[in-house]
Amino acid sequence: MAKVVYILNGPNLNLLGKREPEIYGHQTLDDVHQMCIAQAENHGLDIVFRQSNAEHDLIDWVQEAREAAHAIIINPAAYSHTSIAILDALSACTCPVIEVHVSNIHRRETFRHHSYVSQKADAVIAGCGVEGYLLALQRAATLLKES
Ligand code: CA2
Repeated sequence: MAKVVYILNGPNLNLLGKREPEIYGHQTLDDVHQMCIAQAENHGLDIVFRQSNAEHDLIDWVQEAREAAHAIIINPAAYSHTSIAILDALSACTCPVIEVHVSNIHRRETFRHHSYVSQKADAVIAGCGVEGYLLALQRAATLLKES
């Protein structure tokens, strides 16, 4: 049975590739999903890929992943900088958690420099564009092989 990686995306990431390409690039979230399917296949992993603009969906999905996932990759988007609730949900998970940001949040406005989620994340990838999701999957594969 293939191990399962949940890839969760927060608010406004449905707009990827449709606006602000100078910050977020030209690839859409659908493109990212397809790229992740291919990368996961290379590593013999299954993925569950979701996006929501609602904080409670992300919390529900993290709770679902707590039971169903072997690793979680999450781009909490703006909730990274505000959500103790998502941090608490992730803190209840024992599997590896990898946080991804498309942009380099440390080179942007100061309110983006702090992420609550980073306190729980085993790894943080920022500023690699959408390739960050593929790097996260690669890291998840390494961690899951080690475990
Ligand atoms: O760089 C990232 O991946 C972020 O998580 C993206 C969030 C932002 O609030 C974080 O600080 C960093 C925003 C996602 C919104 O994505 C858009 C894409 C295209 C057009 C408008 C927004």
